[in-house]
Amino acid sequence: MTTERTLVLVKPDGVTRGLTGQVLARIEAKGYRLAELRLVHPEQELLERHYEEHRGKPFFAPLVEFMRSGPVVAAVVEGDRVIEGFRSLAGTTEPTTAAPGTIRGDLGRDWGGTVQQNIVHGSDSPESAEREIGIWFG
Ligand code: RTP
Ligand code: MG
Repeated sequence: MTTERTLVLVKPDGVTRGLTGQVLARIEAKGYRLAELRLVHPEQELLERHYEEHRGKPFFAPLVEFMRSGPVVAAVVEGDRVIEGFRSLAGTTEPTTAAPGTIRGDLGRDWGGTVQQNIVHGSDSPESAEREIGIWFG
């Protein structure tokens, strides 16, 4: 089975900076399909579940706080190998050094000494995708 679904988030920095359209345009230009799309003001509890794997790490609380700092655009995106494909479009985690040509590399940089404002999230495996889609669209 090569057709997959992934959860994409445009994080508060991306929405606030007016980059949602550019992110969605890159997804569509690549040939992926938007299956679901909504603007969300996420609750603390939803974000703690979403970032469960990072609970206990030093950046967990600041990350959740950042994710509550403004609206988030959540999307379910479909296509062959979209999980891997979207992470490739997004670029590596740190926006300052993410490759030019990627969303993070072209549109992001460090702000305030932290890498957390990196514009987008994309699920990292089929299991994560189904879990995260359940959290945001369940
Ligand atoms: P994402 O989950 O958002 O798609 O990003 P990712 O896989 O590239 O990064 P991950 O390791 O899952 O980390 C989740 C988000 O936490 C923030 N972060 N801050 N050292 C730090 O301060 C730090 N490390 C990660 C970023 O917002 C990252 O996207
Ligand atoms: Mg991750």
